[in-house]
Amino acid sequence: MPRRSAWRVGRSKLILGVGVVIAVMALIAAACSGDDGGGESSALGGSAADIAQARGLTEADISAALKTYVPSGQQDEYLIFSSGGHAGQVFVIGVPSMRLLKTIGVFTPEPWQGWGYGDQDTMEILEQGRVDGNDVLWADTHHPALSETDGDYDGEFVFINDKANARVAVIDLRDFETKQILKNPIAINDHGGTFVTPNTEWVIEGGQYATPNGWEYAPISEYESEYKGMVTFWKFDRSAGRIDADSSFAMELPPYWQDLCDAGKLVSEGWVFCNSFNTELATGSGDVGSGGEAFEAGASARDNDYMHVINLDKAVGVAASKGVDINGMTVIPLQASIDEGLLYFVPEPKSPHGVDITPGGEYMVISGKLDPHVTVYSFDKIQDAIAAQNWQPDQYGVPVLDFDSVLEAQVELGLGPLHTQFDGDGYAYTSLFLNSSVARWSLGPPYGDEWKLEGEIPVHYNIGHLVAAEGDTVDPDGRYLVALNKWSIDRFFPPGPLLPQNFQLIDITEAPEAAPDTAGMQLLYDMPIGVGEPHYAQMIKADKVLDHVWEVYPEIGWDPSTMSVDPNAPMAGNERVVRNGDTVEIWMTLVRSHYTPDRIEVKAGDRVIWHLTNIDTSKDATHGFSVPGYNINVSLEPGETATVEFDATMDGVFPFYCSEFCSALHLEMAGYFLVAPE
Ligand code: CUK
Ligand code: CUA
Repeated sequence: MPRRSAWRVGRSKLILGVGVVIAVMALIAAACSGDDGGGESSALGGSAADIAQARGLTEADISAALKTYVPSGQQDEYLIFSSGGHAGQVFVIGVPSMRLLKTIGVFTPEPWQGWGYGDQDTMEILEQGRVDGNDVLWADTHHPALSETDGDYDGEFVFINDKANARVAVIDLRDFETKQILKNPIAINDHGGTFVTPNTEWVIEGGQYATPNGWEYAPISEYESEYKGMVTFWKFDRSAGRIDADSSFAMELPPYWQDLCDAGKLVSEGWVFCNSFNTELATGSGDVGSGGEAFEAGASARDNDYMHVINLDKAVGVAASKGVDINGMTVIPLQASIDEGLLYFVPEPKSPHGVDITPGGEYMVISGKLDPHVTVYSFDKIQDAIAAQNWQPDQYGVPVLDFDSVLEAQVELGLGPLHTQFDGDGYAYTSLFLNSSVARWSLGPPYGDEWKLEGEIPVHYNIGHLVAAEGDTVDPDGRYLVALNKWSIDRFFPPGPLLPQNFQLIDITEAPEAAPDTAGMQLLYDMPIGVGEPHYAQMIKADKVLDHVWEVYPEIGWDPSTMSVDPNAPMAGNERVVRNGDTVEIWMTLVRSHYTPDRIEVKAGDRVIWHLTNIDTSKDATHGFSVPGYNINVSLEPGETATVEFDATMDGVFPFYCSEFCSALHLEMAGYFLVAPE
C-alpha cells in the first residue's frame, strides 16, 4: 500500500506539471491573440469563450462547471448529510453546488448554534453522552442514516454514531437539531452504526474492537472467553422522535471485530448483515520484544472472515424471552442466538470492509480490503443453506454456511475495494482505496445480464466511502456520486501538514459507452473538507426534507427539546425578575433590537436562572445571548425559548449582547449583567 500511494503521488505531480505547462501555454496564447492593443485581457471580461481561453479551461472543465454551478438565488437539488468525523458533528452540503449549508452540533459543542454553551436543554443532551459520568465532548462520527419509510428516505430524521465511544444520536430534520444522545451501556466503541431498517423501527449499532461487557477489566489472556463482540438494536419511536432505550436490545457476538452493518430490505427485510474482521482473535504484539504478532498482521492472517447474518425479526422475540440484563441493556447471550437460529456466518474474503445490500434486497455485496473482488451473496441461497443446515460450526458454535452454496458472483474490480452504492440503472459503484478510483460495475439479474466491471474513474486520492443519490435505498436516483477521499495531497493549497479531505462530485448520468476511459463517469468538482474526517454520507432529494423542515418555530415560546411550547417561556408583557433567597430568576424576551429587561443586578454567589424567548417570528431573525466570562452563548431562533442556569461566581460588570447580526441596531441589542461583590 505505501508503495502504491507513493506511485500515485509521483504520477499526480507529473500530471500537475503537464497541466501547468498547458495552462501557461493557453494563457500565453490568449495574451498574444486576444490583445487588440487596448492591453486589457481580464479573466472576468469578454465572452464565455474568452474567459475559458484566458483561464485555460478545457471543454471538459466547462461542461463540469455548467453542471455544478447553481446560480445565486437557486437551490440545490440534493442534500448530503455527511458524518463530521472527529468534529463530532454532521455536515449538510448542497449538490451539485457542493456548498456547505450547516454543521449540525451533535456530540461536540457548537458555538454558533449555542450548542453546549449554557442552554440547559443542549447541556442535558450532551450530558446524555457522558461515559461513566465523564464529559466526552468530541466524537468520531462515521455513518449517518436518514430515516426511511418503505426503504426510501423520508426526510424526517438523521441518526449518527460515534465510533470512539459507542454512542448514537438522533437529529430531527424539522429544525436540524440533535434531540438525543445515547451511550451504549455494553460497549465502549462501535462502528457498524448507524443503519436503519426499512421503516426505521430499529437503528443498528454494530460493535468494533471487542472488550469485556461494559468495558469491564479482564486480562487479555482471557480474550477468547471474556471479550465480546456485539450488535445493538435501538428501538426508534417515530412519534416521540426518540430512541426508546428500554425497548432496545443487543446481541452478544464472538469477539471478532464487527465492522459495518446494513439492514435487509424488500425480499431480505427483517434480516441484518454485518461484516467482520479479526476472526483470528489477534490480541496484538504485547510488550515490546515479546515476539507477539502485531494486530495488522495477526488480524489479517486468515483468508476468510465472517459476514454475520442475523434474523432480526426473530431476535426481537428472543430478546424478550431469553435476554439478560447487562448494565440496563437487554442482551441475548451468544448461545441463545445459536440455539434459536438467530445468527449465521458466511465466509467473506479477506479482511472485508463494508456490506451493502442491493436495492431490491436480493444480494449482499462485500468488499475485501485485501482482495481485488467484490463478493456478492444471494439472500435466497443463504436461506436455502440455512434450511438445509449446510454449515459447519465455528469455534464458538455459530453455524458457518458453505461459501460456494451462497455465492452469487465475484467481480474483480481492482485494489482495495471498500464500499458500494447503487444507481437506478443496474450499476454499482465501489470505492477502490488503493487504486484511488471508483469502479463502475454491472449487476446481474434481475438488474442486468451479467456481473461485470465496466471501468473506473480516478479520484484524488485514497477514497473511503462514496455516496450516490439515494444510493442505498430501494429506489436509487443515480445522477450524482460523491467520492469521499481521505487524501488530497496536491489538490488544494497546503494549509500546513494536516491537509483537507476531498469530496469529489462525479456525474454518473451517462452510460459507460459515452466515455469508455472512465466508464461514462465525469469528474465535476473538488470540495475541500477542512473539518474532521468524514466517513459515510447519504444524499437525499432536497424536496423530501423541504416537506418537513421549519423555517421558524411554529409558535412563540417553542422549546426544541420537547418540540412544544414551554408554558414557563417568557412572553411579551410578562417579562420580570424574581428573587427568591439566593436564587434570581429572570424571564426575558428578545426582539429586534432589544432585551426586556436589559439590566440585571445580582449578588456574587447567587444562583441565576435566566429564561429567554425570541418573540420575533420572521424568517432568519435569530438572536444571540452571550455573557462574557461565563462561557455562555445561546442561539435563539425565531419563536425559540431557552433557559440558562449558572452560579454568579465572579463579581463584576458583564455586558451581555446579541451575538447574531440581526438588525441595523444589532450593536445596541445589549444589556448589563451586574454582579455586586458579597
Ligand atoms: S468506515 Cu471510514 S472509510 Cu467507518 Cu464506514 Cu469505510
Ligand atoms: Cu439580535 Cu443582534
